[in-house]
Amino acid sequence: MTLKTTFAHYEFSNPLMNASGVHCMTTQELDELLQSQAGAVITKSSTLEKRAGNPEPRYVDLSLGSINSMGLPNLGFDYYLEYVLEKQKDTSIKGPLFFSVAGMSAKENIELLQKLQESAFDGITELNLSCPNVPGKPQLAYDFEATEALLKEVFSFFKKPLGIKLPPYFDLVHFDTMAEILNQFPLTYVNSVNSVGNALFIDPDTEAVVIKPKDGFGGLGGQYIKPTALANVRAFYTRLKPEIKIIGTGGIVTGQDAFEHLLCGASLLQIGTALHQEGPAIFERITRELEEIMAQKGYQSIDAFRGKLKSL
Ligand code: RRO
Repeated sequence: MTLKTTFAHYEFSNPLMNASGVHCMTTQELDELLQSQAGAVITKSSTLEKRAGNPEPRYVDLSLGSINSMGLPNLGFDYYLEYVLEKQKDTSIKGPLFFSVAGMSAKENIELLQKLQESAFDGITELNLSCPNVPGKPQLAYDFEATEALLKEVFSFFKKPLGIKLPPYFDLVHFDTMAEILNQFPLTYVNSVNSVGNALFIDPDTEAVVIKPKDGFGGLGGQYIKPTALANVRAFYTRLKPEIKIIGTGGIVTGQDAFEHLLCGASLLQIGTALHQEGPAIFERITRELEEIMAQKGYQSIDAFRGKLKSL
């Protein structure tokens, strides 16, 4: 049996990786992921200049997930570019690295991607169109016209493999509209979903919110959001042209969660909240649990069941 996954023109030993933002801010954390059983690794979304992000507390683990309003803290584009350029020379590293960018404006996104295009980076780029936590900056991918205009400009010059990170959608018309837009472009993948934006978690004992930024409003992740994540993976898998692969993110804690995302059509799987709670050893556990489920069901490869969710 094998967990090998082909994705665009690449092959990975297994489909599991970190979600951008979790355990990938520093070179030390990235090194720890590269040394783990993760099949691939992605950097924290970066901006041109480094950012301190929002005031703390800005991330809290909850019994069924997490809430965060980090506010895009990162060490700056050059820090991560230097890291991936160094690592891509290392032949012991399996597969390409993923590089996430999240400009604070369309202009900054274009500049970030121009720099990546001109660089020697030979991995896969993820354009984050769905950060919910920068005060005053709406999630770009909820603005369909702006998303279409940005992608038109991006693909006029960007020739390397590119995926986009989307927020969750909750209406079938929105899936239809967004898929129609995305199908016009040579995207490598769509990553669904980012955190469910602007949730509010409160502590009834203190009668207060639990994170400081934005009066407690923040992105919800973890088990709370798995059904929404699966719906988004399935909706895009059934609407996008087959060349556009899906990365499934949201609520993966066990091998069974991974199996469900794959059944809905995901090719790679990203882990955020559970990686934050358990650390990089999680990749070994979830790959083992996924293998056990596949063995019980008699599946020799992920391709034997990927996308094959049955209707009633
Ligand atoms: O840094 C953040 O606040 C953050 C980002 Br950029 C994102 O894309 N998703 C999220 O939940 N938090």
